[in-house]
Amino acid sequence: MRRDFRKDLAFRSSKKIVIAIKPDSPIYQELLRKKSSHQKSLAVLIDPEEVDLAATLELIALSEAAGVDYFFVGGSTAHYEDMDKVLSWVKAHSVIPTLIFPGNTSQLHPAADALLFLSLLSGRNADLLIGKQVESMSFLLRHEMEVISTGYLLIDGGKMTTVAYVSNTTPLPRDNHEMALATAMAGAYLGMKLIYLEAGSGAIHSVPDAMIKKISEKLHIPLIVGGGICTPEQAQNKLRAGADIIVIGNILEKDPNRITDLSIAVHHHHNITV
Ligand code: 1GP
Repeated sequence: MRRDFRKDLAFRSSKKIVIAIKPDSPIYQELLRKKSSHQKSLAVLIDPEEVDLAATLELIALSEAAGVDYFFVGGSTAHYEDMDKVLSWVKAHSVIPTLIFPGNTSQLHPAADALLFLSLLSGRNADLLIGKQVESMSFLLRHEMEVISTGYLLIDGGKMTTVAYVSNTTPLPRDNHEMALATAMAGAYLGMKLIYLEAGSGAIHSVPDAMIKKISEKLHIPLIVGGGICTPEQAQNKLRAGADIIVIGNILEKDPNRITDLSIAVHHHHNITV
């Protein structure tokens, strides 16, 4: 059921608004602590659309056992009911912090621990730079939730991915590291707290290691990298290039058991020879 955001805002603007945004930010503080001690993290992406209970419960249990750091829940086209279902399964079976990775405002849900408040900096679609964020305030002003401002950069992953299609934006060219650096740094200068380099789910090519290195050398906020990462070696190379958090989705839908080796690779990336 969709809410009428204009009515909500008009109603609220007639009253004194008590802002419910959490003043503290435990998950972000933890990410900063980890960055300063060179501790890397693994996030498992659960796209809540058309997931089945048995497979999701298996992935949750394997993630718990493997020491996964975060669940990201969200997708390009999922709706509130999908979020409701998956978040209730995650919360009932796991203590892993769960962050919303929203594809649209109908994925906002109070059961999550935090929200990645994305702005698609690589595109020039005003709706995804600021429009959806304004729309989401109707929800955020009434639910206490940690909100983490995140500059989201789509990098060409070798094929048209769902996120490129749905966002109606052109990804940054994968060989233009200067442009990617300028975009990431602009996000940091605008005050964003995280930068997320995204090749798109199921990308043929993940974000180039050299691009990650160039950006991480200048950036002092945590750097998330996802899209098309399938092997422990790929994950380690991205971490060594300077990524702080690796996101894995697609490959685990095919074989959730791969989470074990991926987690070892992320958490012991200094000790393993590639
Ligand atoms: C998260 O979209 C990615 O950034 C996940 O990509 O599904 O290819 O792992 P995969």
